[in-house]
Amino acid sequence: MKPHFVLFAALYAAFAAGPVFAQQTALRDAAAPRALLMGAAADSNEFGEPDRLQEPDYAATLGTQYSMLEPENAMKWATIHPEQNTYDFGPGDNLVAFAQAHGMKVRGHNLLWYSFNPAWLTTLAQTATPAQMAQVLEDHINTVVGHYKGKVFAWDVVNEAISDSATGTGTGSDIRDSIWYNQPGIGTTGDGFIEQAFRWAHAADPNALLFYNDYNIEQPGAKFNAVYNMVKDLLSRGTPINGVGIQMHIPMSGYPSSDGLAQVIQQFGALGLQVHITEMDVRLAVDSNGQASAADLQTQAQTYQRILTVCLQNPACTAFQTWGFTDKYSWIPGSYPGQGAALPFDANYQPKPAVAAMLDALENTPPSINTAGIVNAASYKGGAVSPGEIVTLFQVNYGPSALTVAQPQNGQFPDNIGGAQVFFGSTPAPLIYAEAGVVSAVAPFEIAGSQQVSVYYKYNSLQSATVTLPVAPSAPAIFAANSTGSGAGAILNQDNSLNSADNPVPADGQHVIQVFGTGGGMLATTPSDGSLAAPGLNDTTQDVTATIGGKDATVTYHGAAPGLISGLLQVNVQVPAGLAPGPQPLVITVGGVPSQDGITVAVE
Ligand code: 9MR
Repeated sequence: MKPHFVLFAALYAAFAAGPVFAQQTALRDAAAPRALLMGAAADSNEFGEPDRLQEPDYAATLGTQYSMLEPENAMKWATIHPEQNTYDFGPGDNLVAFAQAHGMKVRGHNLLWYSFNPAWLTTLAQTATPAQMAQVLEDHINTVVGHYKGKVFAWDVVNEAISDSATGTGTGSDIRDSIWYNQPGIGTTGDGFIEQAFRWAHAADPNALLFYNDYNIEQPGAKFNAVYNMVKDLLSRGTPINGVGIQMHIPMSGYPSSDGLAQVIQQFGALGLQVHITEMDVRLAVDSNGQASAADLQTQAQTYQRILTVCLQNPACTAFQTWGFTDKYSWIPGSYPGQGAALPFDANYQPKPAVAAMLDALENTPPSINTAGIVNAASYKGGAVSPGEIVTLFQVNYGPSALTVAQPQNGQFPDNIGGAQVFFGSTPAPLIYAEAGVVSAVAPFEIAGSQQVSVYYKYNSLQSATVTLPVAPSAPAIFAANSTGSGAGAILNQDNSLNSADNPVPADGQHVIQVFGTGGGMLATTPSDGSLAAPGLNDTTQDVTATIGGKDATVTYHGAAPGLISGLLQVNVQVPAGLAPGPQPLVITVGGVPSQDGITVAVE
């Protein structure tokens, strides 16, 4: 080939590659380091319509921009259960297959709603007894959740059950009229049908996250109070509910207030619930061609950015989803005449200003940090931190997209993994692993003697707020063999094999086990932070005692674990004679503070 042909070919390739402007980052790629699922509602071939997943631009946009999809209609009663003895899983299965092929999670929607019920069901409800309706609902939930078991990671179990004129109690007349309640309703009092739906869904797929989903709960008010009181009541009775979906169908600006939204997310989070933004769209006035003004598109972009920022500032908010993604398909024009253009991509699948604004929020909102999310790495219990304690920080929602484990260099753990750093005071802590949303660090030994320490997290140049933790001389906990914080301990028998039910230690008063934990506090020789413990013994400065099965057990060594990271506590314990065979509770006490309940050693 002559040189100018080579040049021409290169230029041609460059032009053929696409428009001259830079390719925008995909939303899902910007959301991954935020530990945030970026979702969109989607339809396949419901109601006999052409399958949207076969439309190249629809599929390409959905599959590259989003890490989660939710069937907008495919899993609703009227679609999936059109006749009493007929289920139609086709459209739902198409969406699940698409999600799996594109590495996306699926949010199921929904199992119990006052609306969009098939005719056979509303007819049946006029004459059925509560017990018959309960049976129909249980069968439906069993069948649908069972069909998608392991494929749908979260379900809107109950949708829009609270009345628009709720007073805030979350019971009685705050519950909306529906076939499930008034005509004739299941459960004889209050919200019985709601609670049972959660219990049946949990029975059908114990691993699925279960949500209550509603609109107009985006800021404090009577309807929010009703939902809050209802879910609090459900939780108080052990109902399996993991989160609340806040729909977020909103006008161009002004609602909800950022403070109001932050407050409702924080309040649900304080109940231990996750929050998903489930159905966001921002409707605009449009002309007869469905076009909004350039100014309104900018205001809309600011609203998307503002809501997403509030979500990122509150770690209970774990998913952000829009109700569709292209203005080509949206419920807004049909329900709000004269309005539309509500979604991030236009009807030709081009990104609107909202997309750049969402990327700005994802890339530039500082990571969060939460005192309650900073826990002992062995017990997952929070509270005071001790010098050298290995801690895990959950809810630091900006970090490496994939789990990155430290590789010690020359016997030294790093204080930066892929841009993630944790500071105690001004000292960078050694890190063990980092991943968006969770980082494991070793509290520097320098905090010894302090009453408290300020802690912050940094990812690249963005820094979290600072939280203050009390410092204690010791905060002992024993690692579990399976890292769950309880059950069989991380314990070696005398021959250095892992202690387990299949490999118990004899209880003859002769055998010594090695127990691994953290939170033992200061050592006779203060190690340098992040170092591998030197060969030889280095005792904790505080007294250490142990019990197994409630019996006192002699401690033959308590201190650093030679060759392992400084901060790991090794305690050698002589197993007392006369213990019953099986798992026996093991407690290590350092400086008068006991390790967590629930750790066992297997005894022969
Ligand atoms: O967007 C959905 C539309 O296509 C359906 O016709 C309608 C009835 O099933 O439901 C719409 O989605 C609703 C969602 O399921 C619950 N929250 C309100 C949504 C908009 O009406």
